[in-house]
Amino acid sequence: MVLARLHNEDGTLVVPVEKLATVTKAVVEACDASDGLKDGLIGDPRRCSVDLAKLLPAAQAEAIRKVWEGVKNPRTGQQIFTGWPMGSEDTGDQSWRPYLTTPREPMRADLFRYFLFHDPNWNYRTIDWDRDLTYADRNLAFMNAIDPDLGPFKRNKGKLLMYAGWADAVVPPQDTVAYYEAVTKTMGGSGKTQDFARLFMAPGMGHCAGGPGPNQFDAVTALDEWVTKGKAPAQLAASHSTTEPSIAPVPFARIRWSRDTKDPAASTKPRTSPAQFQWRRSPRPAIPPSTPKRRAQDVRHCNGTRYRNL
Ligand SMILES: [Ca+2]
Repeated sequence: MVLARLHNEDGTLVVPVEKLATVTKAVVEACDASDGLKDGLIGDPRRCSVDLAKLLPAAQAEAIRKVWEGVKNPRTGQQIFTGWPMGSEDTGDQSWRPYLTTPREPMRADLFRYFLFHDPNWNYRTIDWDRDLTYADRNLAFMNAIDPDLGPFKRNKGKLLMYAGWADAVVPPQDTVAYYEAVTKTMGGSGKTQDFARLFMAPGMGHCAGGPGPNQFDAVTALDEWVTKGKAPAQLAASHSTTEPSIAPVPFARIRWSRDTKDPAASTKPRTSPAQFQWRRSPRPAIPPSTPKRRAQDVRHCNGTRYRNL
């Protein structure tokens, strides 16, 4: 429903699409260095802030801010769904354009129109967050995948390795973080969760890939070693592969994601920041430029479970 923030009722855009790149550029400039390394990637966009008033007219700035803010019940202020991350506005093919600005209505509006409300005339703009959310929870509860109790999975010796991109404009990453936080709370805290479930956040990565962040990493081997050798992944080595001429001299740069247990935010904001991950770029490319550019792309699709090595 954040789409309504970016579109007027007549379908025209509140924010011209060409402005999205301007916003992303400003966000990166403002927040890039906050993770300790100025490299064009934002380590944690939740800590980011930028003054849009200097960039956009008030109505446009407010529309962008509302998308970042997410969906709230207008009556109670209750957060219903997370916002889209700062820095995800225009990072390439998987940014706001194909999902929020180009469509005239939400991508999955028909699910609600035909599957929930059975009303071909249903208009997403008329949703009542009290009445309709209750109705949806009652009638489509079987579709919810939000149960934070992973106790049976843990007791069966399951290991869960989750990851998400901090610039994902398809599945907003804060929702994944919120789920992980709920799991942590339900399972008895960080220690009792991290021994079987860990979350890694990739800075600058879009939906599975895309964006300026990592697009090469081997989560399957990390998970396999965790299951078969008991070696829990403390970090994931990742790289960004590109054929862009401007970056071609160093086609790979290895990035290490790791959980930063010394992060002060993790202790001061236990409800919102237990899943803090820091990453850093190694001082020199770990994989020499002569290495074939497509060494291995282990994760081919993260909507399903189709993994394979090339
Ligand atoms: Ca940075």
